[in-house]
Amino acid sequence: MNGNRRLWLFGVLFSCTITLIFGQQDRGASVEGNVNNLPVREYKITIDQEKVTKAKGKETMGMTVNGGIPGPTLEFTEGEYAVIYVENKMDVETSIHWHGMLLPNFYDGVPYLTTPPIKPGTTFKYEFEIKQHGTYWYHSHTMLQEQSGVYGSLLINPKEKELDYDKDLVLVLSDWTNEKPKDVLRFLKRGTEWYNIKKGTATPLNQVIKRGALGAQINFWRQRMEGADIADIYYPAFLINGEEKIEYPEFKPGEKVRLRIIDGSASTSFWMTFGGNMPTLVSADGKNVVPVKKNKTFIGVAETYDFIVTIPDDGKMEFKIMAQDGSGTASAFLGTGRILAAPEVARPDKIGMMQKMAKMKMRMGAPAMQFNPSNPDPYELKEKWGMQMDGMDHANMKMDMEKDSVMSGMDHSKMEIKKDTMKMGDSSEKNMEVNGMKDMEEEESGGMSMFSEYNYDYLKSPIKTDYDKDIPVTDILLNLTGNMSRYVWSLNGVPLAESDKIKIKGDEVTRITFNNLTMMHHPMHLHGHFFRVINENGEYSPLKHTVNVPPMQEVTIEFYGNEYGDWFLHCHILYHLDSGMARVVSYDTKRDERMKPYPLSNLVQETNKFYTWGRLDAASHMTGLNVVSSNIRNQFTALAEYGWNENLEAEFTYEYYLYDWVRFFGGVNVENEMENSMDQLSTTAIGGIRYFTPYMFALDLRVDNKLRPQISLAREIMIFPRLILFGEYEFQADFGWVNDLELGKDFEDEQVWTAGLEYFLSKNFSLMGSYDNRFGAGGGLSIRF
Ligand SMILES: [Cu+2]
Repeated sequence: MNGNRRLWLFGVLFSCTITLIFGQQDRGASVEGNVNNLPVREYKITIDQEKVTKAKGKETMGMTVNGGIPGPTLEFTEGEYAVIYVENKMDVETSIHWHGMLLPNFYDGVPYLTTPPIKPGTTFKYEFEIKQHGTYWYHSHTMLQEQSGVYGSLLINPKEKELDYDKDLVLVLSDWTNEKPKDVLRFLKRGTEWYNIKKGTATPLNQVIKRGALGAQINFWRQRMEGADIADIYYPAFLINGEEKIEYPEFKPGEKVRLRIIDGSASTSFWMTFGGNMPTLVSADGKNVVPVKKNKTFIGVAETYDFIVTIPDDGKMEFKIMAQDGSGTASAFLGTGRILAAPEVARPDKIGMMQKMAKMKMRMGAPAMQFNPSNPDPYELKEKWGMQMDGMDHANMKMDMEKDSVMSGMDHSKMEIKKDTMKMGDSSEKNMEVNGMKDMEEEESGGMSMFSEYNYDYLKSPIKTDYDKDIPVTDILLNLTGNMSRYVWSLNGVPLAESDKIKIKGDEVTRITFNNLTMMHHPMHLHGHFFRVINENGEYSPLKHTVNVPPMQEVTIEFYGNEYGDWFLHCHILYHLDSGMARVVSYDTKRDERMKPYPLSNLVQETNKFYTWGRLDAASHMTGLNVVSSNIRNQFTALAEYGWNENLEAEFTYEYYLYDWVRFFGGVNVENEMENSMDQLSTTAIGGIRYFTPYMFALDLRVDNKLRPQISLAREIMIFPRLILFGEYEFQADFGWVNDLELGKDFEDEQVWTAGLEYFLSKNFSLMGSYDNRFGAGGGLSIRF
C-alpha cells in the first residue's frame, strides 16, 4: 500500500495548509486509517429482502436495513472513528453510500466507481474519521435499491453542544411504491400517461380548454411537451420514519426538540409545514445556518434540514409533508392532546403553470441527446434553449416588470435581476409564510416569480464561506437536459453512458453553473464535498451537498478541490440518475488498485440498459401485438396486426436514434397482397427515417425494395381524463419503377387510416374502439405488459 502512504502524507501536508486557509471550514483531503488514534465507534448493519406492508395494506417485497425501513439511526460524535460493517443477506449485490460525509474516496460507497460492490452473502467494512457534525444519511447506491428501502440516518453530535435544545428526533421522509422499481422505470421509458392519471395530475384537453389554456397547450405541443410535469411517478404512500401517520407522545410541553429531517425519497420533494409554534430552522445539509423562523419549507430529494420546535402546551403539533406535485401527504405528531394542525399547502396548478410558462419567453424541450455527443458546446446549448434573452436587454425587462407591478398596485421594488437569472421577490421568512402571499405575487408578476419560492436565500452561513480571491477558478456550465417522452436524462445533452469524466483540479476552485432546461426540478448532489450555493448572502452563502435546481432556472455552486480520486455528481432523483443524468468528477488521480476487479463500465452500463415493453390488442375486428425494446440509441420494434377479415400487416424494424427526435430505421414488412385474402403475402425490405415533429406527431418516411415511397403520420391526445384519442394516416405511392402497374396506369396509391379511442382502466388494461379502413370497426381490450 505504498500509494496509500503517499496519499496519506499528501493528506497531512494538505490538511495543514487548508486549515490555515479556511479556518473553520472543512479540513483537507480525507485519509484512510485511524491515523490519529481516535476513539472507535462500531456498528453493524444487515441488508435483507423481506415482505413489508407500507402502502394500501398490500404486502410487497422490500429491502430492509436491520429489519426495518428506514434503517436505524447511526449516531456518532465528531472526532470519532467510524467502523461500520455492512452485511448483504440478499441474493443481489448492494452498497452503502454515506451521503454528505467527507471521507476517503474508497469508502464513499458508489459501486464500481469508488468502492467494491457488496456481493451476496458477504460483509464489507467501511471505516472513516468523523470530521463533521450534523444530520446526514446513508443509502444504497446500487441500481434502484433505495426505492425498495435501503436508507437510514446518520446523527453526528458536535464535540461541544452548539445549539439550545432538549431532545433529538430524526424524521426520515420517503416515497413508497408497491410496484417493482425496475418496472416503474420501464413504464417511464415507455412513456405512458398512467402515473399522471392515477395521481390526478393529468391535464386532459377538456380541462385545458375549460381553463382557456388551449393557446398555452399548443405552445407546449409545438415544443414537443405535453405539459408542465412536476413529478413522474405515482406513489400510493409517502412515509415519515416508515409510516404515513406517526405519533411521538413522549415529548412534553415546553420541551425543545431538534427535528432532523432527511428527504430519503427516491424521487419526491416535499413541502413541509408545522402546526403549533413557529419552528426555527437551524441547519441545512448538516451545516449550521443563521437561525431563521420559518414554517413552509421546501425539501428537495436528499437534502436535510434541522428545525428546533417547542412542544406546545395546548395539544400535539403536527409536522406535515406534502409531495411537491400535491399527490399525497404524511404526518408526524409530537406531544399529546388535541391536534394543532400544520397549514395546508395548495396543490400546484399544472394548467396555470403551463399558462404562465407559455407567456414567458423561453424555449423548452432541449434535447436530451446530441447528434455528436463527443464535443457539445454547453454555451451554445444554453443560448439556444431556455430563457430567451435576445432582443430584450435586462433593463427593459426590469422596466416591463415594474410596469406590471405598477399596474397591479403591488410593491415590487424588492425585485432584482442578477446576471442572467431572473430572481424575483424576497424569499425571507415573511414572504414564505403560509398565507398565499407568494401565490398572489406570482399572479401579479405574470409568472416571472413562479420559481422564486424555491431559491435558497433564507440559508445564510454563520461563517464566511468564500475563498481567497487569489485561488484560480475554473468555470463549468452544465445544462440539465431531459426527454420526458423517452425518459432519457442527461447533462449538456449527453447521458452518462456517452460522456467523459469532468476533470477538476486540486487546490483550485471549481465553479459549476447548473442551467436547468427541463420542466422538472433536479436535486444535484456532489459526492465527497461541500459546495457553496451562491445566493444573496454573498460571502455567507450556505454550504450544501445537494442543491435543488428548479425548472428553467440557473444555480451556481463552487467548491475547493481538496480531495483525490473520482467522485459521482448526479441528479438525486433515482430514475433520472439511472437514465443518465450523472457525471464522474475526477481529480485525475490514479485509480485505486483495489478497484481493479470492478470496472467502471458496470456502473455506466446500468444507465444504458435495454427496457422492453409491449401491448396486445384483442378486439372484435382485429388483434394486434406491439413489442419494443429500447436503450438510449437503439430500438427494436416488432408489430403485427391481423384483421379477422383476413388482412395482415407485420413489421420488424431496428432503429437508431440520431438524437431525440430523429431516427433511422430498417427492417422487414409483411402484408397480404390481395384485400381480404391471406393467399398471397408480400414481404418487402423497408428503410427510412422517423421523426417526432413539433406539435408531437410521429412522422414516418420510408421506401421499400420495390421503390415505393410511403409517408405516415400518427398522433394521440388525451381528451378527457383517462380517454385518449388516437389516429394514424398512411399513404403509399407506387410509380411502377419496379412493379408492373395495371395497364394504362402510371401511378397507384394505397391509403391506410385508423382512428379510435382508448380508455385507461388500470396500469395494464385499457378498453379500445377503433375504425381501420383495412379491418373495419370494432372494439376490445388492450393489455400493456
Ligand atoms: Cu433529475
